[in-house]
Amino acid sequence: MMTRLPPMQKGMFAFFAADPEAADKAVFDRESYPDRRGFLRGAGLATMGALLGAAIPFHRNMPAGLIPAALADAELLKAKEGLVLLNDRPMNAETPPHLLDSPITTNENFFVRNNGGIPANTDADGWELTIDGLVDNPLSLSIAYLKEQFEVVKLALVIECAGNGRFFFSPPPGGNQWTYGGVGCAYFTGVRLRDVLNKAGVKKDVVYTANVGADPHLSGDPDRLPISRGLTIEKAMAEDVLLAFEMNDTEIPVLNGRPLRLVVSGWPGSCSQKWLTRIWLRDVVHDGPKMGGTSYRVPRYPVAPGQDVPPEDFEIIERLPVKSLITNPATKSDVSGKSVEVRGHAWSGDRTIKSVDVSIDFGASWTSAELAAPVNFGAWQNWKRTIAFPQAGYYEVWSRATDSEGATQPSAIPWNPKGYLNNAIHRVAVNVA
Ligand SMILES: Nc1nc2c(c(=O)[nH]1)N[C@H]1C(S)=C(S)[C@@H](COP(=O)(O)O)O[C@H]1N2
Ligand SMILES: [Mo]
Repeated sequence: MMTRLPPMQKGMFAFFAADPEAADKAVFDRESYPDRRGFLRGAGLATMGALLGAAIPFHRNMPAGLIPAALADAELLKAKEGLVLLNDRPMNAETPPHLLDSPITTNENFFVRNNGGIPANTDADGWELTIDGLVDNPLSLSIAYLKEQFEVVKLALVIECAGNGRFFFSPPPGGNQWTYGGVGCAYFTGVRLRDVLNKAGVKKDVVYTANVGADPHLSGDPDRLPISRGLTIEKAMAEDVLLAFEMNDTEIPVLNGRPLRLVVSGWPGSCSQKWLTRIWLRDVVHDGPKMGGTSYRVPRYPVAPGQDVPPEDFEIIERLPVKSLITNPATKSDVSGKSVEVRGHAWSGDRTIKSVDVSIDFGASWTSAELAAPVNFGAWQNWKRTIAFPQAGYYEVWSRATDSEGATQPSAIPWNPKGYLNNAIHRVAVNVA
């Protein structure tokens, strides 16, 4: 069960990694127990316990600043040091917006969303991808074969979790409390899913794919899958849907799906199956784990906050809505001087962005940002605008994107049971000295 943690505690892993002393002081409360350095008590103890999912019987012996091994999860998380841990089992971590400032997200800063465990073996050698179900010729392919037999393409593609922004819904929906950082845009190198499906020969009654990965279910039961979602066959055949074996010109990090993953830009991140082993073509909408109930589905009509909605009134989320993110300045930062370059990205599923506007007066007036074209379809678009502040004080910088169909970001979005699709205007607080 997820525990709702206040933002500082939520970021404890990053907090410890960045500033062990400050974290130590805040969490271990050395002031009250000066001679018991590292004595975990009160809220600090409760928080640590919540993150670990259990009480810590020997907490009195824990050295100050120690990151419990369960949280550190050795090398894997070390490679993701700047991220904020939302849950360690399954491991979920988001990127603070200011670490998304570069036009392309680095592997180190790319968020992690797992529904189950991490496969023990992620070697490219010996990896096998099966294409079966309603095809003329079922295929079993090595990664080397994919590279040899199909055109290899490199595209910058956005992956965003459909639950990004869930933290801001009230009443709070269950699940990982993503704020802004369940999104990234990296270069992925791979082959087009459609080329591989065409080679297998898609039978005419196929309506959906069923995507399967190698990650184990947390129960340890080998017959259960943590997640198996699918794509409409139309989306599966889109030009920018990749079977990727590289991320930013190097191996995909283990946590992001090494050695092979799907990348489906513009649709819920859950469509981008990691550690991909099988694509099964079906003549029905796929009914694997996380395809039904409230998973990645929203009510067909607006509902009141907290309202119960019968399962038959939900529909599967397809494209994600228009959205923008401010990556500079960082929120709660101090600005000295009279102006600052406001920068960020904007994206809209299956569409492009037409304009981005920025406001510093709570939306009373907007000025347009300089907007770059996407490096390719499926990439986010970078934007910037130097903003001058009329006088010292507290400001909020807001950004609002409008897409090629004229859809624009709302100031707040209606509640839904799982807190999906939050594309409200991004607001960043700054103090101008
Ligand atoms: N095999 C597998 N693939 C998966 C998941 C998973 O738990 N297992 N999580 C999905 C979800 S919900 C998201 S948002 C993206 C996140 O990709 P990332 O962890 O590389 O950022 O992976 C998707 N692919
Ligand atoms: Mo997700």
